[in-house]
Amino acid sequence: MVRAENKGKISLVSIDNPPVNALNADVRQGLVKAVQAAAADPNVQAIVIASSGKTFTAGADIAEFGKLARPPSLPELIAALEKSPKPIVAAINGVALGGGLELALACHSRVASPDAKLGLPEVKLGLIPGSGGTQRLPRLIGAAAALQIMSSGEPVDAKAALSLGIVDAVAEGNLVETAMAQALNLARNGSWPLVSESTDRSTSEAREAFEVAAVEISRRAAEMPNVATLVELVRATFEMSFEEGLALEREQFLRLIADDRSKALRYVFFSERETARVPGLSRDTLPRPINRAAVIGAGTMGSGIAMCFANADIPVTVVETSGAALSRGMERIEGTYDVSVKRGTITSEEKERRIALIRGQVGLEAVGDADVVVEAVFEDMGVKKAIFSELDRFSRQGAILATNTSYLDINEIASATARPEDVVGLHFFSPANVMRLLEVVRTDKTAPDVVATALSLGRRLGKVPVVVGVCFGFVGNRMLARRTTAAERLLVDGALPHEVDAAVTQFGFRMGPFAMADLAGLDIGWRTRRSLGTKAAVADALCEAGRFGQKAGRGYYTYKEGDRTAHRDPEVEHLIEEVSYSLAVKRRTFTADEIIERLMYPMVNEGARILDERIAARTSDIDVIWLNGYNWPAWRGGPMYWADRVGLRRIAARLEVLSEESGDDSLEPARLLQRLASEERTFADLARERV
Ligand code: T1G
Repeated sequence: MVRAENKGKISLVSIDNPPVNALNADVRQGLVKAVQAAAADPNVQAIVIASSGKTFTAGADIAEFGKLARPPSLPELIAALEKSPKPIVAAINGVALGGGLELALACHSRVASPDAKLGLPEVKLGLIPGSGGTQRLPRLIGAAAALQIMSSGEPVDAKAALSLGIVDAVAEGNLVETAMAQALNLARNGSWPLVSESTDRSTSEAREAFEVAAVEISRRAAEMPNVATLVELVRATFEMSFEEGLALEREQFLRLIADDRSKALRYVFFSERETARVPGLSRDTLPRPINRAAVIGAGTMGSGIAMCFANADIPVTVVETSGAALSRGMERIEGTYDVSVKRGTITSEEKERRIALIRGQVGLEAVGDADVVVEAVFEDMGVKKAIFSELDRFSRQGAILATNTSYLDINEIASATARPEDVVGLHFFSPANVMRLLEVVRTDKTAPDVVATALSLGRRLGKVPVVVGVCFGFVGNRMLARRTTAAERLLVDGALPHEVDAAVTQFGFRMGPFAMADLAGLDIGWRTRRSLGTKAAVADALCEAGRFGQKAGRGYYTYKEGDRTAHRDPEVEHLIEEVSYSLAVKRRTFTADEIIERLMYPMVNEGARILDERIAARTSDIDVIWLNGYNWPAWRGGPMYWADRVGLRRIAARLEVLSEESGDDSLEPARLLQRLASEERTFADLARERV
């Protein structure tokens, strides 16, 4: 875990705790022992702490949180480093994150490799830096800059760290040798600075700059109570001694680590990584090489998917049936990149570079050199099967044939080819170049290495890939359909669109279901219902009145030209009342809690069915899908995590009542939900059983 070797007058202490050098108890103990041994060794004049792996350290071991931590604690280790009688230099390669950067801040100098990234991401876990970061970083680089870094949770690169003053040097040559030279310099000087004692950053100008930054950051993070705590702790660097500030930080950290929001965010952190473990797929299954892609269809989804490849430096051919359709697609891509350039997220040079990776061609023969082909055409089984049978002819052997269908049976699509083992679903979420979720739909015949390729390609595209099984709507959309039906029923039973949307945004979603429907367009759902022969009285009535949502200037709400603000419309509310009357429903009012119950319980119920049918391998996969594909509020963990906290007995009982009241059998508690509820178990218990 920690090795120390004397190199001349230097003790080189190396952390070796793969995969990310998390500072678990063994590492903490090893570091304290190594520093104590160096201090006692007369031949040692200075110490360098380095990593033997690809990264310095990813910080505290998150898996230890909530458990009894073995001594020394991270603060105790960090205090021991700062008080060392011999100078210590941190040699930072890869990342220094969280407690890893806090450890480096307690060292007497910091040297980084050019590729290093340094940050304090604790806010993303609902926490604050808990080992001196809130007190040392402001003293090192100034309170305003420190607050920006800690409240964003985003790392800075070595160059920025140098200009900010987080590191003293960036090693162009050998990192450890540069650090050792720095350590010997400090030893020769006979004195070295302690960050905690620095006071030259607490000027009145610095205070003013901090207060300005604090107002903006507090406004932006209004729904993150841990950021408010962070602001108070950084303010304390102007008003308290280092020791007082450290004590306050510790008290607040221990409070937050016990907070439900942080527990949910830590659950999310591990759940997103758990998705890489696919039952029946060995983790050393080799993916197929992907050097070139093709996307069939240059519509909204196809063009977004093509951008995903270009953004990941994978050359991609966009295939359409006509020059006109292709031009529209290429223009859409160019326009989307232009918006990113205007926003400053990419430079115009980067835009040109990415566009150069996208080639447009008419005709399926253009897919011949692609290692993966993603079909993203009209949601029609006949059209898709025709394309897949053609792909057999035009795609090279070994190419992966993927469909972006959002609910069709991919077993049937695969049956149109002679190579069903190469067929997989890659279900992107709109806008494909933005949404992180990728449902990897495994058919009965998808080969293991095709699944492995889809997972590694998904991560390469910056997605969170989750393997799911074939069923109507797979996981996300199958559960969403339940919420959509429930939302429609709420309108008929007495609620109004703005009341439902308000309850859902208050719950933590960015948008409510009706504002979302107006944004996506009501005609899409209308077309699907008509193809399936199903009805949604209010939504159908709106579409029959030409109210297709924002694109038509009116849907559930009305919109002014060029303005996305949703305005209540009495015409819609009258239409809804008419529908209730025509269905002989006596309208009533609903509280926000009742609205949430009516919307989310049926979703959880469908999630239970999905688990029972093994369409999803584990409950956390369902949560990851909703967090990354539908903006479920991360601090609530996901629908199944949330359901465990509501209580499955309560959910089952309420579903019984809702089913009886509505006469809708689909609201009957699912078999698995009923069983867990009666045995007083949770979805988390089930997940532990299924490991
Ligand atoms: N603790 C425990 N396990 C960790 C970990 C951590 N800090 N970081 C990563 N892992 C595991 C992860 O679960 C996965 O496990 C494997 O390492 C590879 O991770 C006191 C309180 C470092 C940029 O928030 O950002 O310090 O699934 O798939 O894509 O103030 O991991 O393989 O079994 O993400 O190369 C603050 C979190 C902690 C950093 C590498 N630190 N980690 O990314 O690999 S709190 C963080 C990351 C703290 C102090 C506070 C990334 C990474 P498995 P990976 P990657």
